[in-house]
Parts: sequence; C-alpha cells; structure tokens
Amino acid sequence: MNIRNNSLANIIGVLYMLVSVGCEAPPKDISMPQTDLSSEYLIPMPSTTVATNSAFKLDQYTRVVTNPVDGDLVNVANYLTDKIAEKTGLRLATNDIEGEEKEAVIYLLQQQNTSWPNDEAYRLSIKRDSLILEAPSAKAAFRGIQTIRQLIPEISNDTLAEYPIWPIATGSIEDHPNFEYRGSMLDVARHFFSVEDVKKYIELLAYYKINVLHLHLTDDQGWRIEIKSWPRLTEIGGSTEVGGEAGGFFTQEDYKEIVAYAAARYMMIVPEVDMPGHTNAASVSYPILNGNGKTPQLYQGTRVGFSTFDTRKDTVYAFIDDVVREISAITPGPYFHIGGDESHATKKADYLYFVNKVEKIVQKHGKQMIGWDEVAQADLDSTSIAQFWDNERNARSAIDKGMKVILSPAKKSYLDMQYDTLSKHGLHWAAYIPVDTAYVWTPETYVDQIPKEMILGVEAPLWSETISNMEELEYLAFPRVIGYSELSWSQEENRDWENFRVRLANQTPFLDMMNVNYYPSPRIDWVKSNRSFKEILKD
Ligand code: TNX
Repeated sequence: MNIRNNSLANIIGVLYMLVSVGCEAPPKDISMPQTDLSSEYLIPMPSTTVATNSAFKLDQYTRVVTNPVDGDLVNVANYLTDKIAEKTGLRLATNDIEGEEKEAVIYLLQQQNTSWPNDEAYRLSIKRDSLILEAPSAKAAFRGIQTIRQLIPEISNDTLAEYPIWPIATGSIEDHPNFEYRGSMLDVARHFFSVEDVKKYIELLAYYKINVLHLHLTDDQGWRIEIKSWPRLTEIGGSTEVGGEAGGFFTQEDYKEIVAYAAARYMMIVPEVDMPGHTNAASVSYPILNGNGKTPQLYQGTRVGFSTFDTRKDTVYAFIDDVVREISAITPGPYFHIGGDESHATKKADYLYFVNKVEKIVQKHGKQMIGWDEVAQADLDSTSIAQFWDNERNARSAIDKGMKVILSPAKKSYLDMQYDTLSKHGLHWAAYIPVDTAYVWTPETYVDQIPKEMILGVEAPLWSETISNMEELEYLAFPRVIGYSELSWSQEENRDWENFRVRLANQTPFLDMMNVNYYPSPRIDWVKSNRSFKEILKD
C-alpha cells in the first residue's frame, strides 16, 4: 500500500513537472515560513547545528549541482535525486557546476582543502537560495545527503505559491561520526533471508548513516554462501533451516550483488564463517571436517555449542583456506569474521591452536580478522579485532594485546532480545531490551578499562532463531537499530533519551513510506504519518 502511495506521489510529481516544462523562470520573492533547523527530527543527532530561521525552497525549480572530481559524487547526487523523487514526487535536474544556475540550488561539493575531523565529516550550509553540502569525499557526502533527506518535510506547503514547495530550515550543520564502525549483523544461517530482504535492510540502515552490515553466513543449521571448491556445503548444508523449512543460500553472484548494493551506499559487508563451533552444517556436508566424534546430521533446532571442527587435521585448514580465499576474493572490505564463539565442544588447547592458525589464513588472504570475544584468549596479532558480546575479561585481554574491540553487549545491543514479556518474537536469555534500555547506555564507558580510542565502534546483531521473514526481522530491528545508529554516530554530549524519544516518534513518515513493520513501542508517542493513501488521493 505504501508502495502504491509512492507511485501515486510520483505521478502527481510528474504532472507538476509537465505543467512546468517550458515555464518562465521561478517566481521571486515568495515569502517563506519561519523554520527552526535545531528542532528538526534528525537521527543520528549531528555534532553541531546553528539555526537561522528562514527556509530554502525545495520545489520543481530546484537543481542539484556537483563539482565531480570523479564520477562518485555524481552517483551520490543521483541517489539523492532518486530519494527526493520517492519522497516528494519531484524529479530534480542535475548538472555540473559549469551550468548557469541562480537560485534554489543544492550543491554537493567535494572539498579537500579544509581540514576535516575525519573522513566521513560533512558540512551543510542552508540559505534561502542555496543548500550547500561540502564533504571531503563521496562517502562523506553520502552521509550528508541522509541529513538532507531527513530535513525535507513529509508533505509540501501548498499555500506559498501556485505549486508545491517543501521548505527546508536554514542554518548550518557540521557533523562527523563518533565511531568509524557503525554496524548491524544479520544471521542468515538460522533462517535464510533473500537478496531482496538483505537489500531492503541495507537501504534502511543507510538512512541512519550505518556503514557496516555483518552477515553471519554459516552456523549449525545452515551454510549460506556458495564455495565453488566445496559444493556440498550449500547443496547439503544449505538445504534446511530452523523449523525445518527449505533454507537457501547465496550464490557468489548473489553475494556480489549484495556487496555492490551496500557499496553504492558506502556500506561494507563483513562476512562471517563461524568456527570451530557452530559448524554442524559444514560437517554434515563434509564429515571429514567433524571433530565431535558423532555422525553429523542436518539440524533444525536452536541449541548451541555441540559442534566442532577437528582442529588437528590438515584437511580442515586446507578447507578453511579455500573458504577464506573464495569469500575474500569477492569481499572488498578489509575484514573477515571467523566467529569463534561458544565452541563448547572444542577442548581449550585445541581452540587456541585453531584460532591462531585461522588468524594466519585470514591474513594470508589480505584480511584483518574479527572474532567474537572468546578469540581474545588466543595469542593474537594487534591488528585483529574482538567483538565483545558477553565476557568483559575477554574484551580487556584483547585491549592488553593492542587489539581494538567492537561493542555488541548482549544485554544492551542484541536485536533478537524481546522488548518485554509480550514480544511476539525474540529470546530473552541476556535481557528484555525495551526501546529505552537499548538507547540508554554509553558505549564509551560500558566496559571498564577500555579507552575510547580502542573502540572501533558499535554493532547490533540480529540472530534469527525466532524470525523467518522480513516482517519479523523489521519488528525486532526497528525501532531499536535507529537508536544504535545514534549511539555510534553522535557525540556523547549530544545524546539524550528524552530528546531522542521525540525524534524517534517522528520517524513514522519514513518507516511508513518504506513499509517497515516496526514495533510500536508504548514508550514512544508515535506521530501519525500524514502520508496515508487517503490523504494523497485528496491532494
Ligand atoms: C549467542 S552471541 C550466540 C548466537 C545465538 C545468540 C542468540 C554469540 C556470539 N552467539 O549463536 O544465536 O546467542 O541470542
């Protein structure tokens, strides 16, 4: 239904455009309403905002102009105009800076002479007749255009002129991320999710400036990524999932499509192959890998900790070398995640030996290793990264080794935890995590004795034992993941629950437009979005 809303809005927009084709220059001196940039409902909250209380006119005469150093900024401009068209129905023209442009121009400018706080920083200067986004790179500009998208009102003001105008508050915003790694994880192993589902999740996360999607590609219940040199992994290991449904897997072409879709949004994919535990699906496919002394069988339950590779067999490392090589070859990002959690069926000495050997394999294929916090018990290189989920001692040993950590504390950031006892989906072994609990914690000081500079960032994992389709995924992820975007992007002094609560309540127009099945937490006074189908018909 929301999709239909969109196309209807598009048709209306196109009609306006047709009417305006060949029209004279835009009328001058339209008096614009007072607006306040500092009370816009931006998430994540920018570093600094100064309001000047006038308005920029976004309308059919607005142009998007770039100064491309390379093609990338033009792609960012095209992405912005597509999103403006989806939201408003306006299809704005784009052209390079040479064109003769006078008013109502959105400039996307690559600016490398300024010293920027970091490589995703950007600056917005919004005046009555120009909206200037400056950024050091296309990547940073992409973060900045999310802010522009959020500043565009949901509905136009049709009383100012003969045609609709979307007034954008004037002033300036200077913004940069607090952490360089701002992620979510999706478990496609317990239940498989399609390429289209993953793309939709990526598209939603990008709006909130999240830049990492970690894909948990293998587990006891399923192997979800084609490995050409070991085809039975997906033929057999991909054939089922929790609850006994048909499972599925990504071909390498599918995976590349996901990587490219993410890359177009300046988001990296971190692939995870979980080992030496969580490997039942691999061992069913190739029993030679198995190290728990039993005959492996396809598993559709939700227990953990019963499987292990045989860590003393050369074939196992030859296998891992092939897997890491094939996946690394189609993963442009710098990281490869080896899992390493809950290997309860692996002897401690074997576990440490295994993690050390696999770290070398990952490095041989040009990647930095990430592992769940248990891996920090091994004697690892300082370039490897520990993902803290459960054990603070492990996180501190990582720091002692000079390793950085990613914060994913289960009690705070696990998207698969139920909101409360009534939640339809999710688990509660770590905690119930209502929307406020998810937001009200401080990553910078959450684990004692971890200095901020050793924290790479924050990631919110979504395990899929209890969810099997997009609606259920969205129910657990939204709205909580929106809060994690602010915890990882915004500076600590800019985060405040009462203030966030109001901004979150105003995400409904976006979530409704995107047809997101978010959990309508009673702790939020949700704003009714105006873009109902009826309303558009009335227009
Ligand atoms: C623990 S967190 C796991 C996963 C489960 C999850 C369910 C972690 C590294 N391991 O295998 O899916 O709990 O919440």
